[in-house]
Amino acid sequence: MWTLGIDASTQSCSAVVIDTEVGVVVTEASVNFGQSLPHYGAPSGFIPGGSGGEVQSDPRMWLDALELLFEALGAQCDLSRIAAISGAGQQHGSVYLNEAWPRVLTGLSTEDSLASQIGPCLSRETAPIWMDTSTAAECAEINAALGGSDRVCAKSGSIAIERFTGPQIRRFYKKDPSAYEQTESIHLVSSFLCSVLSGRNAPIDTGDGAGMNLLNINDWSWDPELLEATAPDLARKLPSVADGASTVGPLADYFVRKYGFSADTAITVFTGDNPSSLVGMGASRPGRPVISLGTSDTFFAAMPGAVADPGGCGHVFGNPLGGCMSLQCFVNGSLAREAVKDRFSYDWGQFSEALEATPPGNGGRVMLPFFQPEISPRIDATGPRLRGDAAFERWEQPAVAIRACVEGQFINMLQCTSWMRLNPEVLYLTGGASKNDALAQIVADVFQVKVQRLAVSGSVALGAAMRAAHNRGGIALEALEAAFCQPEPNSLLKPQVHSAVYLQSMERIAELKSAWIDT
Ligand code: XUL
Repeated sequence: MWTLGIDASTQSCSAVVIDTEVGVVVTEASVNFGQSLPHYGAPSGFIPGGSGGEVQSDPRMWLDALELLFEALGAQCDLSRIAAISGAGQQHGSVYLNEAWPRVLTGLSTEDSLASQIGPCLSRETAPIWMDTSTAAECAEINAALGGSDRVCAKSGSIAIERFTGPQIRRFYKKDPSAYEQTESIHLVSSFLCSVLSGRNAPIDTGDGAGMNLLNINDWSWDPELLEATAPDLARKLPSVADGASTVGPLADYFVRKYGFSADTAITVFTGDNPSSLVGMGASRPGRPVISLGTSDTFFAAMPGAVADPGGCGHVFGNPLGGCMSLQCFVNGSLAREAVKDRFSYDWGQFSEALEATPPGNGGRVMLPFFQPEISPRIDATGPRLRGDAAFERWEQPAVAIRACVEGQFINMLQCTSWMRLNPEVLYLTGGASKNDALAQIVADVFQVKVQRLAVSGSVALGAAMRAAHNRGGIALEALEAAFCQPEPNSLLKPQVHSAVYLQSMERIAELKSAWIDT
């Protein structure tokens, strides 16, 4: 069976077609918004220069990109062989539609583009996206209405967060009440594109829906109190909620006629990019958390049960394959590793040598390498903090400082993710820095679990194609993972030291954090 997975991300719209019988990728394509659609004035996928933290994109750009993507794919493979489609969108972004939307959706004509037909259905020209930080006041109002951020977190899986959709909806309602009133449907990027593809008002899945501060993670229904605290008449404007295994319907006639897809191509509900990536990494069953090392580091995992972070730093989303997943972001990732490296004018080779030349546990010398304000835990950093002997604290020992930076990052990560109650059998490591053997070994030693480097690229689109195959073709997840989510050869690392080696460092890191949070 051939299936298609779509990744509607911030800067581009990408796709992968997989053949599940042969276990190969048939083809891939990607449309970069800035390069292919420069007339939208969004070189990085959003309109630059927003005021007061606003970051927005034009939904018509996403529709044009979808058409370019299908044109490109059609030139590369026979689209009529695709049996099922699913997709994922950048999380939290929202699209506002008027009363014309249901009628336009069911009557799309191939004579005209999607953007020109759906454009007039927008009750708000632009969509706020996940980079938007303009809603601090709305977050405070939602927290206050619920009696505190703890209750918002226990209900929705996250405290009220600026980029999350509920606070964004509230801001729109406050700024432009008449446009809000004319809004009949509010979609996420994922459910908007799924609606267009299926020609019907598609549901929001539990994975992406939990990124709104509106969905109750205990019963996966819209929470009346959260809706009430957000904006009036909201229940009527939101689509229904569906679990990630739901089929939305067949592909809309528009795509069958315009691009030559088969009329019985089935659409599996779309999800958010992070839940989709969980599937594409082969990590959607509990026991295999993923650490993704980037500018900031991210930890995400399928969870054995629905618990929210009592510290209010992490997030809980639905797992598209059932149950929940967690996601926690650490701002000071590569950014911090690089800052420590640069402090000694080292290159990455010297950075690795420093890790290899120093012993695990670092003789109890520790660092919290927060160069930027951190969100896990929330600390308004003014620079890193060190604890150890005087020479170390004066930054006179480059190799020890480099080890302290990396150990500090992962000890903090271990401590900050304990609320997830995971019992990992293996940790998957991905992203640029995961290639560094000495760093990967520190992860294995600190977490006391074996570490496997992943070779998967494009995990968001791949996860969507796998979900479509699992849902439509009943193909076992294990078979899909065996074919498409193979770890890098010879990349397994086992813990090499006893956990006691890190006891002192763990205590010191915890002390440093509580002293910092208190000040
Ligand atoms: C997650 C988040 C981003 C977006 C864009 O909460 O804001 O990861 O999903 O990728």
